[in-house]
Amino acid sequence: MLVENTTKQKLRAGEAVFGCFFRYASPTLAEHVAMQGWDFLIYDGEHGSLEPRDMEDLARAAELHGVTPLARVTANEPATILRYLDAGAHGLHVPWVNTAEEAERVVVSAKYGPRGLRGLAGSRQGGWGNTESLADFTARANEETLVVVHIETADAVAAVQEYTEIDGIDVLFIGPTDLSHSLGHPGNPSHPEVQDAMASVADVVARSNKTLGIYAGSPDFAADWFAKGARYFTAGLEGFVKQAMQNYLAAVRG
Ligand code: 3PY
Ligand code: MG
Repeated sequence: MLVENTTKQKLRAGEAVFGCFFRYASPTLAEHVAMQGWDFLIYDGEHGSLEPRDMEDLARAAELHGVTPLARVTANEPATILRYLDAGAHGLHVPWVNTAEEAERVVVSAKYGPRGLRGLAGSRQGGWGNTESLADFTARANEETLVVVHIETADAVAAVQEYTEIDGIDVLFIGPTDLSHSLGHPGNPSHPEVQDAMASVADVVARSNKTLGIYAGSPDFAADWFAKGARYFTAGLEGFVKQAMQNYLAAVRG
């Protein structure tokens, strides 16, 4: 059920927020991860097998622990976005947004009128109409739903100034991995050309009222990007599992 979006509240207050990508259809594991202190979990339909139907229980698992459930959708399509939101996501990551027109389409899909054209029905996100009128829900959903647009291609880097002017986008999120690929250096976000592109995005976003977000798998990378203005940070479950298990095994095998 859509409650106050604490991640969005913290961002409005200028605080940094931290979330973890999660791509397993296990609400039990999601609960365990949610209990570690994350601000939000991003249930990943893009790089994984999660479907909108998985969102219901995954959203419940996060909500139970005061963590904001978000969804990374498979594609920038109104029908897809609608299903993830109606099932319970409190916001969206939309990958591969490459033009201002596509960025505008994200907002139109995610918001009810008058700003957008999100399909309206009594859904799980709205408590099936049990707790408030549909009219009240549409206004509240427009306020609470977090909209995160990925900047992860050369085209998106070129269009980012236009994205900053679109009402309804909250976070402009750098995807270093896809961006490295798009710029001809696949898997090498440290390449100077990728670094330059990311720095130019940071400069543009700093002159706007949008939040800068980035995937930051290590604390050092996150600290570096905090200094560059980012306040919305994500990492991935697998990185933590890998590191903790390898450290353990290296230590016990001595
Ligand atoms: C990327 O690095 O491409 C991402 O999408 C990170 O989430
Ligand atoms: Mg990506």
